[in-house]
Amino acid sequence: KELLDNQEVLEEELVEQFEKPPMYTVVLLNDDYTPMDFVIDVLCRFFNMNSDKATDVMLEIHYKGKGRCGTFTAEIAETKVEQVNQYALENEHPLQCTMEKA
Ligand code: TYC
Repeated sequence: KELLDNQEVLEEELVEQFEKPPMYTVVLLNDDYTPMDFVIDVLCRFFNMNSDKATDVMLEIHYKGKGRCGTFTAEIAETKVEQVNQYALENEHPLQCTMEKA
C-alpha cells in the first residue's frame, strides 16, 4: 500500500514537471543612456511586440525602473536574456536584461 502511494506521488511529480515547468519573467532595467528607440527595437525584435506595445513597455521601464518583456521556460528565458545583452553590447548601450522566477 505504501509502495503504491509512493509510486503515485512520483507519477504526479513527473506529470507536474512536464505540464508546469518553472516559468521565468524576462525583465529589462532602466538606465540613463540607452536611447528609447533602441529599447523599442529590442522589444519588437526579441519579444515580437508591435511598436505600440513596445512603446508602452519601454515607457513603463523608463518611469518605474524595470518592466516585464514576457514569461518563458528557463531555457527560452536564458536565451532571450543572452541575446538582448549581446545586442546591447554590440550597439554599445548599457541596457541590462535579466530574468526572475515568475
Ligand atoms: N531611460 C532611458 C532614456 O531616457 C530610456 C530607457 C528605457 C532605457 C528603458 C532603458 O530599459 C530601458 N533614454
